[in-house]
Amino acid sequence: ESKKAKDAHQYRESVMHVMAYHFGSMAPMAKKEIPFDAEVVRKNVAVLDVLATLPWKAFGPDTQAGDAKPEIWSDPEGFKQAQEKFLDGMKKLDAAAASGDFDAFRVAFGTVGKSCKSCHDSYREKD
Ligand code: ASC
Repeated sequence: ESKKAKDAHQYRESVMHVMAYHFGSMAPMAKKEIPFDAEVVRKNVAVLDVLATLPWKAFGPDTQAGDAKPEIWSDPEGFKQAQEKFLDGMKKLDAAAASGDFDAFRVAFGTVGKSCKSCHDSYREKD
């Protein structure tokens, strides 16, 4: 594994790890396991708005490593579409967070979660 691949792998995995933490902080609210707190949602979504834009440039040429499937590089169009689906969902989640409306949050959170999962199913080795 080249230094370039190692650095790219470490970067994208670190970003997604922090993203998972912030999604995980909101998941119990979406599942109605804990009370909805609009301010907590806004803070987490504000962090995610930035993080969500970061991993994609780290899947450049000659950076295959870790759980990233070869399909990322053999099917760049599909991978790009999966990113756009996620970023589109993030826009909806951002709008829902700003509204402070629980149902809007719950629906948008579900949409984003589905986009995470479908991309992982196609482009990540394991879940
Ligand atoms: C998360 C996380 C994912 C997604 C996925 C949603 O919090 O780490 O990969 O949500 O589980 O289905």
